[in-house]
Amino acid sequence: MRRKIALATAVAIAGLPLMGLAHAETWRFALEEADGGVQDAYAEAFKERIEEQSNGDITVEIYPYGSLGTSSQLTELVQQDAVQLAFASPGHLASVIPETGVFTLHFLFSDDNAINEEVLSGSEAVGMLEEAYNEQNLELLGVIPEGWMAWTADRPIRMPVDMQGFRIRTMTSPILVESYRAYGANPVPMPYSEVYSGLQLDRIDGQANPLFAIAEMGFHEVQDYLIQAKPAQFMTTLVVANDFYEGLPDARRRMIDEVTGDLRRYIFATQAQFNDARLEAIEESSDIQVSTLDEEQRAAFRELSMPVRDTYVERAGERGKRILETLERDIAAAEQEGGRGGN
Ligand code: 6CS
Repeated sequence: MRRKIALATAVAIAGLPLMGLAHAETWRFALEEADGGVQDAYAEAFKERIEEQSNGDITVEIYPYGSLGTSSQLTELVQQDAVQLAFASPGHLASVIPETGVFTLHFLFSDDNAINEEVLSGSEAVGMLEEAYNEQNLELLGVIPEGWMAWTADRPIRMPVDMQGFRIRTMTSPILVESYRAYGANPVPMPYSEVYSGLQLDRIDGQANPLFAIAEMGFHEVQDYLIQAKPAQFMTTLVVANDFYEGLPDARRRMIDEVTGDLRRYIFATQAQFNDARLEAIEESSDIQVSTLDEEQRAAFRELSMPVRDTYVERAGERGKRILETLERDIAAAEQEGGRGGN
């Protein structure tokens, strides 16, 4: 079931008891994306499994982007238990939890997404990150990649020199802003909902997002070039309030852990299908010029991105440094062993 409720109403109804239904509960699940995107696919699969496994005692209501607020506001709603689950993308959340900004660093993860899947499911770095989330009354339920970042632009971009003075919209975390400043661009942080009009009204020259999101938001309609640069996977995190999670009976907590564990493989495969299909749709429905950076071009961006890791450590402190070093070590080890191959 999908509902659209105003922010104030969401906060108000959170306090209402579900009278007469001893075991029945409704969990509200807020998305940072519209219907039909990767987060929606995840939420639908989560809803189906939770409702089935709880024999209908739990109803999951999905709130797509636009119904409750910006990404940062969704996180606040979770912290207040007005919404029980939400996606909280590090590109925004790192403003509050700098350690999670590690997922926005460019050229950190492997070019082989199967290796990233392996690392994310086993790295101690994720455990360290959980502590940082807990300190903000959040429980980290999963780190979910949504596809390779591509740039859309009003000009061709092949090398860093093409980014000089380029007004690129970024998500709102200062760490992510630094990634584009390092290329010589003029980053303009803004919420997702303002990007289309920002492009249309010429407040920005381009933006970065995975292919499915570019199609979903129609950015290709107001841009001339689409550059498959792959500086990073777009990663999101799934959160619940710590108070809510710890207050659940053990069986329900286990149910959440099992379902989110099961969905890890599903969403890796699903995001890849979504991104492939939406690129075809973009090419069929517009005359945007699609290009792919070659290895030499990517190497030029990679080199400029390296000092941003120091900026991350300055902001994320000692724990952030350990998270980064652990990921670097685990990614290198997994690459050495060789991944299964996949996008
Ligand atoms: O660019 C953004 O702000 C958004 N992009 C995606 C693909 N998901 C959510 C995020 O807020």
